[in-house]
Amino acid sequence: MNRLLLDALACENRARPPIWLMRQAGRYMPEYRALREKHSFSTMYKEPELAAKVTCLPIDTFGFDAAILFSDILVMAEAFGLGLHFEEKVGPIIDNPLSTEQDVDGLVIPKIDEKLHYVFKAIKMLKPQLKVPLIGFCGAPFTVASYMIEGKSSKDLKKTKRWMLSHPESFHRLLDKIAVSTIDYLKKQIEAGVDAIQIFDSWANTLAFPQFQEFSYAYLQKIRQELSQTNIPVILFCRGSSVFAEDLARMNPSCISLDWNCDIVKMRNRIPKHVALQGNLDPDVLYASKEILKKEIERILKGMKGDPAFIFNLGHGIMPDTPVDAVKMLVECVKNDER
Ligand code: 1CP
Repeated sequence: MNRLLLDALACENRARPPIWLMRQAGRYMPEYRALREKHSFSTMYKEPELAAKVTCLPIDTFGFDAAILFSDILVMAEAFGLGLHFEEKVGPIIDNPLSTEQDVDGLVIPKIDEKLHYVFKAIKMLKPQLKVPLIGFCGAPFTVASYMIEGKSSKDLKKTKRWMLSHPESFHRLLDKIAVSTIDYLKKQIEAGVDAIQIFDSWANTLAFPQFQEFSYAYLQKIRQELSQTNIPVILFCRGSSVFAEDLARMNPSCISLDWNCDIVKMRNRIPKHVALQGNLDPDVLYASKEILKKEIERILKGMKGDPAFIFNLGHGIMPDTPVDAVKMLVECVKNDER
């Protein structure tokens, strides 16, 4: 078993840094696109054999040091009975988004075992096949709530923020319901065998600092506390981490995944040493020339050299039109890094 990721999460990696990428199993891979010609995205994550196969694709092709389960954060909205489908070139659509306070009060905490059984089956199937750690994941309550309200991708989360600011009590009731079932969901992923958990707060960047405290941090902390009974490492990814990272560190996560806006070396000096850092190459740098790409990768590697608690990743998910050769070069550069 390749333990680089787990060693870095324990802040005691003495070898080169581990590398994996958010959205590493996706449309930039020709093998993925070939499978998508035959199956819809939802078939791919709901059929455990297919989900397991897709999870392994980027490990076999690029040699990443960790696998992330092939699924989506929005399965939680589906578990709550709101309906979910993915439209070509549009993205996720929630069939029955929440629009009134009664909708929130009508939400019943789902039986996760029944609703998301395919996730646990895929994890159990994957574990014996993998020689790298398997990362399980979920969306942060705020990010999941935003999709439940908007019904689809939105850049400004107008409906969500209007609701949050005008009816904070019902917004909190919604966040609480999502947090309760997310805790259940993560505990079951852990029972099924994942080695680490990443929580994605992809829309935290839309929140003002006090709003983040009240509407996101509080629920992340609740999840963090519940998981501390297990010994599972927890990685917090939050778009806006350049602003929120120091605060997130107070929650004692195993690791904070940094967006690309911050200087990771300066951040290292501000975050306690018992919290690992993951990041933070701008995903767009993968479009650059080989020379520039190499220079930007080396800038991060040099800055973090010898750090026992550093994981190489992008500042956010890899884009669907990323050239495969750039990914190959990235992995090579990190693997050739000498301590
Ligand atoms: O083939 C296709 O058309 C589907 C594209 C796709 C893929 C490959 C979607 C739809 N989701 C995924 C997989 C996925 N999503 C993973 C798999 C594991 C991996 O390789 O990393 C993970 C971890 C996610 C998580 C996810 N889904 C997030 C959080 C991460 C992030 O990038 O911020 C979010 C916000 C989603 C919602 C979602 N699902 C799919 C899309 C295109 C989106 C984003 C839509 C938007 O921008 O609002």
